[in-house]
Amino acid sequence: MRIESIVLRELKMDLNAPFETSFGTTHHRRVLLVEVGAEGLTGWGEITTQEEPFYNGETTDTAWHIFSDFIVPMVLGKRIQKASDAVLLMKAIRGHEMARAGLENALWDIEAQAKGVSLKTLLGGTRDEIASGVSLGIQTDTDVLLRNIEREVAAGYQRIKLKIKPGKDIEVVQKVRERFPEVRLMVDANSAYRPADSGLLQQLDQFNLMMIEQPLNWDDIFLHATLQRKLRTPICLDECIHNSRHAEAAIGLGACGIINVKLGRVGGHTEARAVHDVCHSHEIPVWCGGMLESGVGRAHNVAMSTLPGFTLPGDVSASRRYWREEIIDPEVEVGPRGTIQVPDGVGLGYTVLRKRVEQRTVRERAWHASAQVTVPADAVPV
Ligand code: OSB
Ligand code: MG
Repeated sequence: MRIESIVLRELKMDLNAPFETSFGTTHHRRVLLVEVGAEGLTGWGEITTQEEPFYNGETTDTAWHIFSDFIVPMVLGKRIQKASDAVLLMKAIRGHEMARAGLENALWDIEAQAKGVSLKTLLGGTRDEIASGVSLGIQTDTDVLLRNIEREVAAGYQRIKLKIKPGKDIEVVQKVRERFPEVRLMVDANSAYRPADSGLLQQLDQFNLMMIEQPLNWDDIFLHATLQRKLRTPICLDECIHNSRHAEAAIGLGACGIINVKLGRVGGHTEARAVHDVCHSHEIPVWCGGMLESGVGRAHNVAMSTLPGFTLPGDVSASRRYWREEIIDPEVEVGPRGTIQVPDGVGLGYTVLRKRVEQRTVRERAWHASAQVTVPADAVPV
């Protein structure tokens, strides 16, 4: 396929409710969507950056720059056999995984459509439905948190993830556990603790948590291994794992018992599948993390979650938990047993609602391959 056109858009989308993590509170999202034209087909991807460089080193604006000034010139007008070849085209770029994933994932959508299969099938997915959990932000008032958990459990969600930070940890988890003794529960610290906090983190062992996600530094696999030896609860790595080599290192060092896979963090479907494969071969369970995605990113997450190693409920939850109005149809829905039915239509299996996308667009750049054919200024006409 030849990459004929690319459109990069920034959308402004307001969250239904603010989401607080140990690195800050998000009220609205600056969603970056990538639309690629090839083979007469249209594919969609999402760049899942946050506005600030607090989760990883990327931001909405660095992604806009890297995408416009480096990714587009590397890929526009190029002919590739399959979506994963895009990895080779962008190979010179170090880091900026989320920017790269936006482009690559749009090509996976196109490749699936060109082959007349669902993205799930193209990826090698095996599940017809995926298990869904929720990620709940830090709350000032624990009673509000308890009410929120009650609502999510009643809706059927299969596990509850609580965001924690120093001062909002042991007591909160204890209250939640007392109130919900049976619920599958885990916590996510987003790197808010130091190695000296191991005593405090050991206290979490008493609450029968499924895992403690990313307690220590975002780039420190080694000290997570030291910590894991002191904990009974498995550590799940999120921020630390940017590719399959990191997954190998973390598993080899004993730094985690579980890995969370995020398409953006690892640079797209090709690398996500490689991380999955490494984990699967070591019998390390994986699950799909979330970045408060719009429907486009959510649809890609649903497809990825069908791979056989995704044995734990992910953070892929219903569209309406985030947005009053989705930009895909149907929206992602979670049934009473806490599962999402995987669509079997071609490509993403969800329709991107172009009108709604355009209504929310605050800036846009478009490139066409034909316009790229330029004669060098010093060329002598013959
Ligand atoms: O660490 O998983 C995380 C959101 C923004 C940044 C980091 C994380 C999260 C979430 C949200 O936990 C998960 C979701 O999309 O619901
Ligand atoms: Mg996390």
